[in-house]
Amino acid sequence: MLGVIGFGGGEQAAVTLDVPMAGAGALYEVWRGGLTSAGRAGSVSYAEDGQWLFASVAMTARPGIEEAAFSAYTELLAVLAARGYPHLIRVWQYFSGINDEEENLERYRRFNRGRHAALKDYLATGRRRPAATAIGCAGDGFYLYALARRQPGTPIENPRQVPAFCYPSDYGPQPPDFTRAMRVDGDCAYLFISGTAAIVGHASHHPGNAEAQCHETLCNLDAILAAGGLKTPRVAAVKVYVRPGERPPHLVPPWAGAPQLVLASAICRAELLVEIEAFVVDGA
Ligand code: 3EB
Repeated sequence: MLGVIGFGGGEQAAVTLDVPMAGAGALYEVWRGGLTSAGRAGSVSYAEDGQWLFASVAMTARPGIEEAAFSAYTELLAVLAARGYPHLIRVWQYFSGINDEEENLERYRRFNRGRHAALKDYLATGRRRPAATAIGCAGDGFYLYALARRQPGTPIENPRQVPAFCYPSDYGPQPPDFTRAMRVDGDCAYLFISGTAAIVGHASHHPGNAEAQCHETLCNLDAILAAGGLKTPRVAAVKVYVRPGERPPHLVPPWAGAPQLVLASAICRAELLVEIEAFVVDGA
């Protein structure tokens, strides 16, 4: 195993990251590969298989989410450059108080500023924004894990949604740096679908209605899957985030039936109740 992410539990791999998630029990996400090398540099732990690098970072972020995001991304990019896996494909990030104000700006909006400051040079050299998830968790930390690669992926946008990096300033001074999905082509093609919610254009739809938000989210996922262009897509894993107190939503094919991890957590717009991400493989 290159990396194991425990949501509320402890397991061993080349890299392990424990994300404190209230009420999750012990749920694990596992990324496998033929390990060639693993190590640690500063706050970054990494494991590589010659083509892919899995990395994780955990640091304190209360207060100081903007600084944490900046440091985590800066350290991460330095490791990717040093190890020769310069292309970010997929990033997950979890931190507490995502909708709380910190010095008059919501912590999620501050996070976007820190992330962007760290990504400036990366973007200036023509590299592409990764697919991403940004979600609340328990504790005081900032938890990031990522998959990077020697070769770039192909960014995919959703025709139903404004690209997140083009959001108007209503959603914060710095638009979020992620793409709706990243496709990776090779012996096998993969589609990494970002955390997806009931956003159409750039507006949140169906505030307060989890069921309608879920339906809208599945429409977005269908549109991203179609835009991804895989020949025979197979949904290999799904993660569902619901606000604490909301019932897990009812999924329909092709999203139902895949291994599923359901987590109760806050989502980065206060009115959103549901968010879903997926990992899709081409063929068997
Ligand atoms: C959205 O579509 C919902 O800031 O990295 C989803 C996935 C969202 C990733 C991020 C934010 C992020 O805008 C929020």
